[in-house]
Amino acid sequence: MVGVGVIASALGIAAGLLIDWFPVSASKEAKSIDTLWDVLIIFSVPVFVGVTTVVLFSVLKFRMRPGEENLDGPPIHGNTRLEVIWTAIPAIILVGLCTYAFVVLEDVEAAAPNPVKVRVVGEQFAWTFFYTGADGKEIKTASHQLHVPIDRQVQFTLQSKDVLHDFWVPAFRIKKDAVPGIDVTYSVTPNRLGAYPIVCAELCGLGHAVMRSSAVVQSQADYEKFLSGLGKPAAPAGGAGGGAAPAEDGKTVFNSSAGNCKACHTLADAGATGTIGPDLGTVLKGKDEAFIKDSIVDPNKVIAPGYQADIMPPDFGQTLTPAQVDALVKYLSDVTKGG
Ligand code: HEC
Ligand SMILES: [Cu+2]
Repeated sequence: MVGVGVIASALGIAAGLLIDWFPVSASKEAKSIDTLWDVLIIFSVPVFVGVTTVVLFSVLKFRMRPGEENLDGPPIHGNTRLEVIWTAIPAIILVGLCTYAFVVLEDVEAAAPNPVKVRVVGEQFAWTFFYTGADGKEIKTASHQLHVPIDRQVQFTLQSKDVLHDFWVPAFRIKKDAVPGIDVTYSVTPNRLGAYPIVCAELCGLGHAVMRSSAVVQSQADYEKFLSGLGKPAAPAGGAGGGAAPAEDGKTVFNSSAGNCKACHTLADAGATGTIGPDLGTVLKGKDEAFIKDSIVDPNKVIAPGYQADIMPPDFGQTLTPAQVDALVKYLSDVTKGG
């Protein structure tokens, strides 16, 4: 029994430590969290394997055999020494691991000077990120893709508009629930440039699987450029004095992370194959621009037959600029006209 337990434990620990289970790490905190995981594997695999082998061994060795149906087992009055040992050892392991985990948690959550503040709002089925400007005030325009500077602590405040969601950036190694009515906070210090997936880790409804976005870790300069771009009001179409606004391309918006229409809709022209919502190439045939615009900014006004309300995010009117909405409308109207 001991032999089987030792071999199985060794295999389990090897599988836990040698296989690279995690995605690339992109935060300062990831290192101590990954080490914590390794230590927990080393302690918990033998406990699991030990208990399982004793149970299996006992089932084999002490099971009831034919003819023994009416026999009683030998009377047992307990064994104080054994009980003290098997209570004390797990207690010591538990207290030790809890202390270690607590120290790691304190370390990971320690506030750093000069943090970046981001408010994260989850809703069925999108993430929206609000940033703080240089004046300390929240910038009105939000984004659906997260931007953070490298090597500065980011303090997130998580909120939810409807049901429980869970904000998770696996590369940062930290995930927390967004709970309606409560501000949940956590901080992380990104330390690797790049874009990393954001997923919702709490089953939140039909569109849960498409509640995805990405976290872009960029240099301080690029981050500031992004923020100043956000703060600017969308230039009025053909407006005087503002200089020419860059023309928005409808197809680009459709496939961008800001719109992310492709996650839910099929549209041949855009190469989109989403199936949560209707195939726009089919349902928009013969519809005018006013209908298309309403469908985007007020999706619950008319529900496409066979589909449900409250799945398409209701706030594209706010999260996209007017120029982006107009470009989308024109694009969708153009590509669905033919035939
Ligand atoms: C989370 C999934 C989701 C996303 C993201 C999404 N939609 Fe939808 N959309 C739906 C669903 C579901 C419907 C059908 C229910 C309804 O009409 O509101 C729909 C309906 C529509 C309709 C109306 C179709 C009709 O015939 O009534 C249009 C137009 C549309 N979406 C365009 C867009 C555009 C443009 C975007 C990107 C800016 C987008 N959608 C993003 C899920 C989504
Ligand atoms: Cu969710």
